[in-house]
Amino acid sequence: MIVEKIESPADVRRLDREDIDRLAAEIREMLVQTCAVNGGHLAPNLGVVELTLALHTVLDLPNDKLVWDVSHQTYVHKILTGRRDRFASIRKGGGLSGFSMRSESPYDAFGAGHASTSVSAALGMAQARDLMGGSETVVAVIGDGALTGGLAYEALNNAGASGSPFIVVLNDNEMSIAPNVGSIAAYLSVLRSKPFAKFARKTGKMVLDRIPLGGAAKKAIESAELGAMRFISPTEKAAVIFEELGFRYMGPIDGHNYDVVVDALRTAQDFKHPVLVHVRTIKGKGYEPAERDSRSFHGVGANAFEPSDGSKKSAPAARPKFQDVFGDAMIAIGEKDHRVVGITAAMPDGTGLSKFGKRFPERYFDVGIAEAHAVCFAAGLAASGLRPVCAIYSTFLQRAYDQIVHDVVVQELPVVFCMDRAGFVGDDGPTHMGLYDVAYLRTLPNITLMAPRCEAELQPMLEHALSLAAPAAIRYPRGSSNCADDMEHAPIVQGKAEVLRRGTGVAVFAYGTTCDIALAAHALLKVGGNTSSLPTIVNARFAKPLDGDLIEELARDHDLLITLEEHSLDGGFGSAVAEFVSDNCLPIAVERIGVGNTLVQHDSQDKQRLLFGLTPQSLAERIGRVVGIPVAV
Ligand SMILES: Cc1ncc(C[n+]2csc(CCOP(=O)(O)OP(=O)(O)O)c2C)c(N)n1
Repeated sequence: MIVEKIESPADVRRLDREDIDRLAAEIREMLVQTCAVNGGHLAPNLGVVELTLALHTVLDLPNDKLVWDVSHQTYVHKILTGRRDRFASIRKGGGLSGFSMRSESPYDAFGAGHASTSVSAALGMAQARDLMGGSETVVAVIGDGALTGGLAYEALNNAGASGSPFIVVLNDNEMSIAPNVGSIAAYLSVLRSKPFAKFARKTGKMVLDRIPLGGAAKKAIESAELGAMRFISPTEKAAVIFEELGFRYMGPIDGHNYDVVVDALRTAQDFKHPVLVHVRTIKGKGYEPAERDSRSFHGVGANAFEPSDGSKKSAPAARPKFQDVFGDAMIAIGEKDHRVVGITAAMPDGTGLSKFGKRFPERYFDVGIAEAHAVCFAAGLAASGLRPVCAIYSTFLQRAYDQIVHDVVVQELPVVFCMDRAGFVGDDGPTHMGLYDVAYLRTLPNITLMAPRCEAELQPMLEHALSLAAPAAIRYPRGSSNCADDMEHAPIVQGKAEVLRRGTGVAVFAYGTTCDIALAAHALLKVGGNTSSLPTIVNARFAKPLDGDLIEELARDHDLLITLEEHSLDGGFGSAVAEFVSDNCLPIAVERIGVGNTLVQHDSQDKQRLLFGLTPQSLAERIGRVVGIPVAV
């Protein structure tokens, strides 16, 4: 096996040409076999095998800097940079991260997980190099999906004007997770339709077979530096937008042709300006099931498909996921209220909104990886009388914070935010944890914050949110709840919690699906025979407005209030309760259980919950200690 001889990029550079192709095949096999077991971003990685090999051939890593956008496509890079032995541990607790991480390897120049940051980071590195008198090459690799994010344009705008030499490789596979959207995507398809360009350096003087002429290129022809270049296709119809932005554009080139990519990168390295190399790749390349269906092979779950033929393993009959319940709720509500519209930022499947899109295509908007735009756009829709629902994961909504404040809250517009993946997200790691939304939202005036304790509460909460004349946000976790309880659900009333069990001594105020933990702890204590001192269990439902009346009532006849949340303790739901208790001088101690002020690394959701005491056993033991009764676990 050639791959076993590769410990660093220097080993790639030493390979004979024919061994490169064998290495590519071996890497693809590793990717398929490992993702079949561990899950992960299979199709994006299959699509960048030759591109990564070419980058490792041309660049002097880690002295040169290679920045991957999103960095979900860095598995090949990891295999080639001394992490092959640990590759089987990817996305497992204590194993390799599924993303680029500065703490994991000196070859990971920049960490990521969220999209559209690479050009900014690479430009920063290029300018730092210029200031410090360095000579390293800096490269950003960005997908056409990530190029729909506004941050990428801010960076291109800045980079073109700065003139600092660095290379942006645009990895264009026509796909975001779902098919890419927007006019830039349509524009790229025009560039893509041009014949492949070839670049070859000859005896000290560059010869470019083809560079379409844009304004900047025209100017460059006069310059001594580019005087030796030969431009063809002067009849090029599409002006090259990147040229107009101050980049030299090279492409499109075949991203699966290693030699061509190597030549293009070497040529790009010689420029004294920012260069954009447009590379065409096929998402899922080399594994037919993923080529055929790159959307579902973009990210696969652990043990979710059979590697020999790509067939999906049928999952055991599980509860419906929150994302599916949300999709159904949107359709049910949309049938009744024609003002309801749904917005996703490139996550139609993950949020469950694609169902609504199929039912009401004209009321469904996929705006690309553009969360800030999604929120301001929703504010515009709301200002014109529609009832927009923004379905954006908790972690990605962080990017739209000023739009939430400035465009929604300040203007008192009734936009509803449905935040999936709120809480622990498991194997994606710290970039994706949904642990901050209560903290970043609850300081905002007149916003309502809710969390359903189980799937059945989601639709009533969404209906309630849409009945308000002000902004509202609903958070719910990845996957499903463990809600075993078949009690009736009290109707949702603004700012009112629901008492699930009446008890004494300790009152547990649980937010969202942590009610499962509280009810299970209650059952454990009951089994222990403590019927006289069982705790009160409250389904908080609202983090804002809090049910102050109930907190005051509980403070009168309980000794301890325990708050539970799958969220950062700092600024979270428990902090809101503690502030209320303090502000109103209530005579009750508050203990908060949630996530400490630390980065949560990738692992299973269950292990993450265990780590922070968010388990029935841990809670029952805690309550048992307070009421003086040990719990058998
Ligand atoms: C800010 C943000 N929003 C959403 C996502 C979810 N996401 C991860 S990868 C991806 C698609 C990226 O497409 P592209 O850049 O073309 O890379 P490809 O997977 O096609 O190689 C999306 C939407 C994200 N990572 N960051």
